[in-house]
This record gives sequence, structure tokens and C-alpha cells, in this order.
Amino acid sequence: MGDHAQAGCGLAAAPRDIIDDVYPARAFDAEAVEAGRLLFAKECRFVAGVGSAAALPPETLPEIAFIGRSNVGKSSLVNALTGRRMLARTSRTPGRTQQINFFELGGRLMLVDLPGYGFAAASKAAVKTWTALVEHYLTSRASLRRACLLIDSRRGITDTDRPILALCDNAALSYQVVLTKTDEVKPAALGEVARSVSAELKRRRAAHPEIHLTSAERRRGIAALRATLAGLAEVAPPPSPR
Ligand SMILES: Nc1nc2c(ncn2[C@@H]2O[C@H](COP(=O)(O)OP(=O)(O)O)[C@@H](O)[C@H]2O)c(=O)[nH]1
Ligand SMILES: [Mg+2]
Repeated sequence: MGDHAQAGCGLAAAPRDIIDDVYPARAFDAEAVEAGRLLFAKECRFVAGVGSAAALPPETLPEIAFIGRSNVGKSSLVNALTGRRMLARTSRTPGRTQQINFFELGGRLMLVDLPGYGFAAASKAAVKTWTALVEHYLTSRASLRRACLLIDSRRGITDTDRPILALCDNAALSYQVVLTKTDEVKPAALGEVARSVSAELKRRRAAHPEIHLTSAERRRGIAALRATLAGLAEVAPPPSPR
């Protein structure tokens, strides 16, 4: 049960019209949800932590990048997706925070954790290094299928996020907004944020029109996001003959 029942549960808190606007049911049919569940039940293995463009690993699998301002709930979301604590662990390692971390999921998908932006205390030099590395990765990686752009439900898209949206638009990199911490806002306010985010995305070239509403804490919307991401993974090999 659990996840299955929660496939649409980002929806449960949102008013009906918002659900119909931004959350077409077809994305979450039972088959897609099951494919997502199966993929994310597979082993997730840390592959590399990379601090420079020259050190990027070879492109072996379709990649999904997770990006957002620091504290948006990125580690929590990826941990909820994978049911593992690995990202929390890596982010506790000093020096890892400015790295791009690669995790291979079930031999079919690479989850790529980009360092958070908009950290007020970051030095100019750190911001410059971050920008160069992330920009290089986002604009030159052929295997990158989609960027999941995490946005805090309490804030919506802000000027801190817009340079990233512009970067993706200019690079024609498909990106999709994932609202985080939906448990922190009342349904009406969540509906309002979802509506205004959707309206802004409509004006942007490379933005995926559908957004995901998630709460890592309450595990809302996790099964639906898994379903979406499984749709971007390498096709599962047929079962080997016995
Ligand atoms: N209420 C609520 N808090 C969350 C949720 N996800 C993360 N947080 C909190 O937000 C803070 C930042 O989370 P973290 O995952 O480390 O963010 P990151 O910096 O983007 O990796 C932590 O205090 C988390 O406990 C959520 O779904 N709901
Ligand atoms: Mg983190």
C-alpha cells in the first residue's frame, strides 16, 4: 500500500482545479507508478563526487539532475525517492557540498545531485566556482535527460532561482519544477503557489509544463515523481532466460 496509495497524494492537499491544471492523471497510471516503485527499489550506488569539469564520469546512463537553492529540501527528497540515507551522508562530508555527486540507480538511471545555490554566506570565489561547474554540466552533458528544479512551496520561484531557469531555457535543457515541503503550506496557499509557478513556466521555453508537489517529510508525491523519472530511465533489460 503506502506508496501506491500515495501516488497522487501531492494532490490530496491541493484544490481540485489545481490538480486538474498541473497534475494530469495520465502521468500517474498504475503501470507507471509500479515501474517507478520497481526502479527505486533497486540498488542505488554512489559513483563519483566531482569538483571540476575535467573529472566528470563517462556518460553511461540517462541522467536526472536535482538542483535547487540550499535548504530547499534536496537531500531529503532524494533520500525519500531512493529510500536511502546516502545523500545525507555525502553532504555531511566536508568538501563534498560543492561537488556534483553521481548515484547509479539499478543500472538504468543516474541521479545527479548538484550543489545548492543561493547560500547567503558563500564567498564570491565559491559562487564563481559553483557557477562554472554547474553551467558546464547543465549545458554540455548529452546524457542529461531532465533537470528537476526544486522550489520551496513556501516561496515559489524567486530571483535566486531565475538564473537557473534562464540557463536551462538557453541550453534547451528540459527541466521540471518539483515543489518541496508542501506540508508547510495550507491547501489554498499551495494552490496559489502551484498556479503562479505554472503560469511562469508556460512562458519559458524548456520548462516541462507539469509540476510535482512533494513532501519528503510526509512522503507525499514521492511515488508520482518516481513514476515520472522511471519514464526517463534506460529501458529495463528483458528477464534472462533460465
Ligand atoms: N516540513 C518539511 N521540512 C523539510 C522537508 N524536506 C526537508 N525539510 C527540512 O528542510 C531542511 C533542509 O533540508 P535538506 O534536505 O538538507 O535540504 P538541502 O540543503 O536542499 O539538501 C531540513 O531541516 C529538513 O528537515 C519536508 O518535506 N517538509
Ligand atoms: Mg543537501
